[in-house]
Amino acid sequence: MTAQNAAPYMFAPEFERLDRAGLRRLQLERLKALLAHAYANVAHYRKSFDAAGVKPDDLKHLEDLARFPFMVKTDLRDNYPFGLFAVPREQVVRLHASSGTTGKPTVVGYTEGDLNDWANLMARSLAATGARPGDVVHNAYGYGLFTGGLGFHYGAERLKCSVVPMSGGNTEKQVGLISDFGARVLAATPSYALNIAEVAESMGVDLAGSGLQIGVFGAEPWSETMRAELDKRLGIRACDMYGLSEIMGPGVAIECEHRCGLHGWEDHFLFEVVDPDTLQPLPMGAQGELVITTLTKQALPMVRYRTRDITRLIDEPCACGRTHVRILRVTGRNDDMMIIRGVNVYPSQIEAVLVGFPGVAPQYLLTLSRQGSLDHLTVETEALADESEDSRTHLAHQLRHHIKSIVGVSCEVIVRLPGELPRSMGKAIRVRDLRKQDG
Ligand code: DLL
Repeated sequence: MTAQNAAPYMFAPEFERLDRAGLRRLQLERLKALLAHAYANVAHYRKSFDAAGVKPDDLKHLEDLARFPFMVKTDLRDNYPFGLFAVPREQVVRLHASSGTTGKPTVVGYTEGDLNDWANLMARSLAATGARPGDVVHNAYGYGLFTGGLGFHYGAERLKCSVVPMSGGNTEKQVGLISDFGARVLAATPSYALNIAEVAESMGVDLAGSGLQIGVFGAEPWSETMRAELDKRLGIRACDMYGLSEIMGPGVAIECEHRCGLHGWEDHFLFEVVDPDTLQPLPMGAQGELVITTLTKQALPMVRYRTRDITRLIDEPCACGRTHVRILRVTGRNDDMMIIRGVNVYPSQIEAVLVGFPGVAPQYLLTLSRQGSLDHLTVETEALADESEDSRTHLAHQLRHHIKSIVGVSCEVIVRLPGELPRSMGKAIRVRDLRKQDG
């Protein structure tokens, strides 16, 4: 974008527009301080750096980071609850934790300064989607140990929006308040946003005709077809928001109004993509596992955290004028990848086929089981209307062919009656893996 064009509104233009050389200089300076802070204050880093034969002072260039060891989720569990904190616990003014169903939760902490940075990053993220001071932001992310609710809350306040701290659930009430309060921005998981759209339609409330204009959706993978569906049914521009609690929470990366990849905030985070098997860094543009290093976090510095999320980075300039690297939509987590008879499939690929298919509602559940020695995938979805069994069987047949030709896997498809599948209140459960129970 040239200087003659009207500059778009930015919350922190001095950082968002910083040229790439300036960004790299800032990253290097911050990274040196971060490594020294982690090494001096966290036993785990001292041990792992020593074992790898590296010291913070060995980092002279950003590329030297590749010599430092990775962090993984089990490192957080092994140091439960506060073992990775780099400041005395008394300086940690907020705790969040994962809702993990197995094992110990992963606990994360923030100093006052960390919370201030987080609110600023969330404010700039919301502004990038088109939100403006004075907007009513309806926040349907869950409040509590999950970082979504409070993360959006303080960011929207920092942007000087009017926040409606709704959390998930009580969907009919949500629909009423979105209309009555004139929300311009809806913040929710995409699956819960769909639930809101459906309930509004069943109540005869036209949210597409309301003041709602922007959706800020994330916390789970979602496809372009789901985006088109949400744009249409809610009358909004749906933007993708990425983040994870280990790194901060929401606000790590955001799609701007151009929706062509998510700007990852490089003044606070350093992004790498590595080959998930060899763990070698990959060049710009190559697909692999996203690895993130925090550059400013005080309570819980993270060095080379393996997110397990699969994506690509691009550093071409964006029409919005922001210079920060773009993270392409996260297709899914390494852990969520299903291997069905040798074919690698992410749930979002199946979603892309189902959503928008004529006569089919955008709801689905995937079940993996074993038939003999072979993996078996069952795709359950719903008909849009109360169709007869014959026509649902016909639909199922069509879908099976489509999934086979587009995604490349054979599966069984069951088309259920409207409303039969469970609805999401937050992060949707899309996959049931019965193979693990089979042993
Ligand atoms: O989900 C933080 C968040 C809240 C992000 C609200 C966006 C909006 P966790 O519960 O720690 O944190 O889960 C993080 O969720 O590693 C991804 O696998 C997945 N994820 C998050 N955002 C996206 C997205 C929050 N936009 C994990 N697309 C991450 C795909 C996403 N997956």
